[in-house]
Amino acid sequence: DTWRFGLEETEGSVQYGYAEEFKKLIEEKSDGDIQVELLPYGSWGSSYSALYDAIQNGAIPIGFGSGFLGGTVPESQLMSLNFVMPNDQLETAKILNSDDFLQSDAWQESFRERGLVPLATLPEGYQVWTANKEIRTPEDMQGLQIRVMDNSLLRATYEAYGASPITIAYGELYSALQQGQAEGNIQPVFAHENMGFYEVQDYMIFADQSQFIANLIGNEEWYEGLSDEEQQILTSTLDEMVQKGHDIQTQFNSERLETIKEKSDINIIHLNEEERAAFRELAKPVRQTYVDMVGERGQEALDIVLKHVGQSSDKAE
Ligand code: 6CS
Repeated sequence: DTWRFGLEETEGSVQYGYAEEFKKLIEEKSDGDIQVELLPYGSWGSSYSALYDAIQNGAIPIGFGSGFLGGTVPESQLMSLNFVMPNDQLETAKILNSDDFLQSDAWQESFRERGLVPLATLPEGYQVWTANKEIRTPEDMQGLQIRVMDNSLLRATYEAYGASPITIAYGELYSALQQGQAEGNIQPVFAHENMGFYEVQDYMIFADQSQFIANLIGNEEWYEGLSDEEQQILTSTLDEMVQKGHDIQTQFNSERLETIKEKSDINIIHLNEEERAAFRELAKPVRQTYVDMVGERGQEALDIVLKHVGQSSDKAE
């Protein structure tokens, strides 16, 4: 059997690093009976909807869906909320991969209604802003044409901050930043490096407002058709990948930050607690926007996350 695995990112990315490790484990555990074929960004078509469609129709049975998945599974925009997850990234990974959350009716039904199954959740590192000017306050963001992934919740979030968010395809973003069509960008560090975005931006701003979180999804019919043994191999691999995924993303993000520092003179800014608080205040009402947009299941999923965050020693507030 061959499992084709669709990635939203190119080689050298966190999704690619995760998928390589996943492939190794699945092939070892199945003694080579299952082969995993990696399909990086660009190899399955040009828009993310082509990838999500292929997962929905089974042509590609497994893959990642993150910010752009909001059009297919609106509830998945939960992962885009700012100032909700714990600051600790491993803690975040554990909560979002817990049975309590991942196997909840709310989360399962949100995907299954669209022919998909949520298999795992992968935090890929903090979302870091870039721009050609310093951003420390919401005033600094006023009217900024910052590029967001295509989902209503991200647009609502950045509008709440005062910006004028715009959506551009990932593959077209470098030239859009270079030509000034987009004035700012939001990516985990590894992606700023992997896609070269840092070359055409002057400031990198760490506000720790959110992590980049991707959903690993499967085609529902494919998933239900797996043998007991295959299910077991998949489940035990996904369990192991929670810690491994965290190790991969922390390593990639810290190494790539060093590369960016070496290769450029980009200005790096870390917001202090008081500066973060101004953005946190503006982000709060967007939780209700999420619920209004996606309904009761979204509320349930958010409540499960908030319950766990409340119990963790590392509250996001
Ligand atoms: O910004 C984007 O569109 C893409 N960025 C990353 C790091 N992963 C996938 C996502 O769609």
